[in-house]
Amino acid sequence: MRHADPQVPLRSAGTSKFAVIVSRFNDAITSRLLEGARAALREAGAQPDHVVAMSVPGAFELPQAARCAAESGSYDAIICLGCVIRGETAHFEYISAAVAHGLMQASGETGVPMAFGVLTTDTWEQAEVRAGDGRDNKGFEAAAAALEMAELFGTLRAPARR
Ligand code: INI
Repeated sequence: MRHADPQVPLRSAGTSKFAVIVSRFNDAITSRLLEGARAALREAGAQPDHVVAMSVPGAFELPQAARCAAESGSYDAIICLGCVIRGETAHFEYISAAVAHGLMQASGETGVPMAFGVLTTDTWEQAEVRAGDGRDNKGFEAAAAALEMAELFGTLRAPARR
C-alpha cells in the first residue's frame, strides 16, 4: 500500500516547519515533485510561512543541503526531492546510493526526519508517471511521510504522561 492511498489521511501539519529541498537536475520532473509536496503540505494545513523551498544543482547535493538545514534547528522535517534516471554509465548507481545513504546518515546524526522523495527510474516515462497530479506523485508521498515523522518525533520527544 502506498501512503498516497486516498484512504490514508494526511497527518495535520500543526505548527511544524518544513524545508523542501529540490534538485534542479531533470527540472521538468522535479518541479512537478515540488508541486506534489506543496499540495500535500497545503492539504495538511501547513502555514505558508512554515514551508521553505530551496534548490540544489543535483540529487548528489541533497544530503549536504539537508544536513545544513537540519543543523540550523529551524525545521521539524526536511523533504528532499530529486530525479535520477538510469543512463549508460555507473553514475546512476553512485548517485542513487549516495543520496539514500547520505540522507539516512544525516537524519540519524541530526535527529531531524528527512523524507526521500527521489525518483530512481530506468526511463523518463517512468519518472513522469510518478510526477503527475495525484497523490501518487513522489513529492506528495514524501511530504506525507515528513508530516507523519514530524508528528511522531514531536510525540516521542514530549515528556511522558502518566
Ligand atoms: N543528478 C540528478 O539529480 N539526476 C541525475 O540523473 C544525474 N545524472 O544522471 O548524472 C545527476 N547528476 C548530477 C549530480 O547529482 C551532481 O549534481 C553533480 O555530480 C555535481 O556534484
